[in-house]
Amino acid sequence: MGLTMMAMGEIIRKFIRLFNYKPFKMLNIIMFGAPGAGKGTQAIKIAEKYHLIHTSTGDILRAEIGNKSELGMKAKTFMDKGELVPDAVLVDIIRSVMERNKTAKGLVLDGFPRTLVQAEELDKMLNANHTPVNLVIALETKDEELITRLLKRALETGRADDKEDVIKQRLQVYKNQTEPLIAYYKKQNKFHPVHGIGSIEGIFADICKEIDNLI
Ligand code: B4P
Repeated sequence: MGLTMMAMGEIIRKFIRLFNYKPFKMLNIIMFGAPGAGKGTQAIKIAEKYHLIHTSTGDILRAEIGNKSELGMKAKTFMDKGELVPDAVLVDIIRSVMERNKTAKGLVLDGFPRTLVQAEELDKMLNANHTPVNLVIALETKDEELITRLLKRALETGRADDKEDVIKQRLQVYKNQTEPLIAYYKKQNKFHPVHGIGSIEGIFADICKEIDNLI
């Protein structure tokens, strides 16, 4: 009998790797999931393995707060309450990340987009550069697990938004404002759910399978 579709796919992928053929100008991956789902944890590992630029909007905002910049002081008023920072601020941040990384192999966006407006603006920016979003990795977890992780992180790092009432607000904001993006990316056939409970290495292996299937 002839080759199965899976075997054919594997042969084509090996051929592509052998000749270092790059199907995309850039590889742009969005890490998607609720607060504490492990976006940041996994994004660092993906960026390292695939030589991509890791961009965490949460880290950028916390650095601005640390520098006591005007932007940071404004962002803090939203973050301390578990609210999202206004879209215009985040879109400007991502625009400047793109400007600085035009020749990068790709981006791992961790924490962006979080609203439909952000997703639409991101598509406009990337399409203008002919480098669309290639893959949305969604880490699937449960609220109880998220709360446990973030309360643990509060003890370790003392992050201001990892208090129980603020965590609950962040989860609500995620459901209201960020979850609608699932339909947005499903419609584009870019949404790839990954089970997000288990060992960090096990989850990373599942994510790599999704990426390797694409490149
Ligand atoms: P973020 O910094 O993005 O915070 P997060 O969603 O809580 O983190 P993440 O999911 O990356 O969790 P992590 O890997 O650290 O945002 C903070 C705030 O910034 C937002 O609430 C908002 O106000 C603002 N903001 C950021 N981006 C914005 C945007 N685009 N628009 C508007 N506002 C924005 O993992 C959490 C913990 O779990 C860690 O302690 C980790 O060690 C642990 N962990 C990870 N994987 C695990 C596993 N498999 N098992 C057990 N523990 C695990």
